[in-house]
Amino acid sequence: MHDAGLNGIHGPFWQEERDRMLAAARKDGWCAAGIAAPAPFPDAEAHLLDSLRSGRLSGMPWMHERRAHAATHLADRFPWAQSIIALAWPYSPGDSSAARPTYPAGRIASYALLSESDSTRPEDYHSLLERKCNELIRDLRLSHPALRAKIFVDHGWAVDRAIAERAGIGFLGKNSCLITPHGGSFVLLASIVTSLPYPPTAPSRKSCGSCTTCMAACPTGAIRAPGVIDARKCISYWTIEHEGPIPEDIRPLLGDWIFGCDICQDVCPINMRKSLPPMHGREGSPAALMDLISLLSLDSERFMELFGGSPIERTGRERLLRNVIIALGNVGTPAALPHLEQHREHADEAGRELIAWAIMAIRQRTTDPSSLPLH
Ligand code: B12
Repeated sequence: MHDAGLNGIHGPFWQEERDRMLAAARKDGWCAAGIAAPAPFPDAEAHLLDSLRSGRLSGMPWMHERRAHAATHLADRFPWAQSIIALAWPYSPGDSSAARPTYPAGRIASYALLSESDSTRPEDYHSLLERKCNELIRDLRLSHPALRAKIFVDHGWAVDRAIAERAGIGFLGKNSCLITPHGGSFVLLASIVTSLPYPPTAPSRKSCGSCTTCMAACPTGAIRAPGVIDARKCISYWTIEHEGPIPEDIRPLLGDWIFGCDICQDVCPINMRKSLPPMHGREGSPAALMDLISLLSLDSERFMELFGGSPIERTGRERLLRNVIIALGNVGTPAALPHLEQHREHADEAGRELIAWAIMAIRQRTTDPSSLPLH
């Protein structure tokens, strides 16, 4: 073991160790990697508390003030912490310019269809990223056997975006997403708190500048101000996180999204830039459009065949079906009506109400030609 005291925390030894480790991480598929100091994140805590107190995060009871404090004070929880490795894993964005199918189709956010490059089955990014973090830690232990480490991927109590921003692996866009130089914002984040005294990497000096494309494009107005998302309006919240019936006034806003939403990322000029280099994880992504009518008859077995192991499995078949019926109400044609009627026979009370709404929505739209869907 090398002694940080002899080399000095910011001395050449740990800088070289850091650069070697970051290069190895990039070689292993992470498109950005950097180091943040484990000091508290007072701005992130203030933003989180403000979001909680003003109700912008309501509907997600697991996000609370105790968590906001713990997530922004990692060194209190892990007194051995000396650095945080911030990592971004790229995924393939759906092709928003591809021709629409002729059948009514529902859209799935592209992160949900992430898979390792050699596999066509979607994999839950939590398990993929955790596996990759564990591989990195295993390699580090070869030269630092006393290493202590704690991995965070999304659901852990850590502020993933603030850590990534401090490490300079990207900057926070107005849609609140971290935008990286090589993967744009189509990246998922992981952080590893470590006991190694790696010196921090420099923060990014880039920003969105005067661009407000994402704010204008969000169909529900969920981006209240730069960096400020109102989850109660975000399609991603309603289709993934929200349990139980979706209020009637919200349903038309969901359009054809049945799991998550990528609009504020799809329209971002940085993401659209063809110069984003091709990289592993970007190729071979399965279609993000799915036939809504056939999804209507999705039984548990077929659900697991299609979505087992992906984040959609955690949201569950019931919520996905709820979203499918709403999307049919929004973009379905009269051809969907007999299928909805048939489905109504086996539905519970909430399901019957939703199907009645969808049938009414399709009838209204198709008898009033000015409101026919554009695709
Ligand atoms: C709760 C949550 C959601 C909620 C709320 C989202 C939100 N923006 O708050 C919902 C369900 C809506 C959601 C949606 C999505 N999510 Co989400 N989500 C989370 C989670 C678990 C916590 C985020 C959180 O704490 N939000 C509260 C706000 C206050 O904190 P924050 O997002 O970190 O805020 C930063 C900025 O917004 C900014 N900020 C906040 N308020 C203010 C105010 C001012 C004035 C300023 C200047 C800045 C500013 O500073 C903060 C950092 O310090 C994180 C994972 C994690 N543990 O961090 C994933 C995470 C943010 N989600 C992620 C993803 C992929 C998504 C979706 C793209 C999924 C999809 N395709 O449907 C959408 C994107 C919607 C969007 N534009 O944010 C990724 C983002 C990757 C990236 N490139 O940034 C994360 C990091 C998961 C991961 N580990 O990869 N998500």
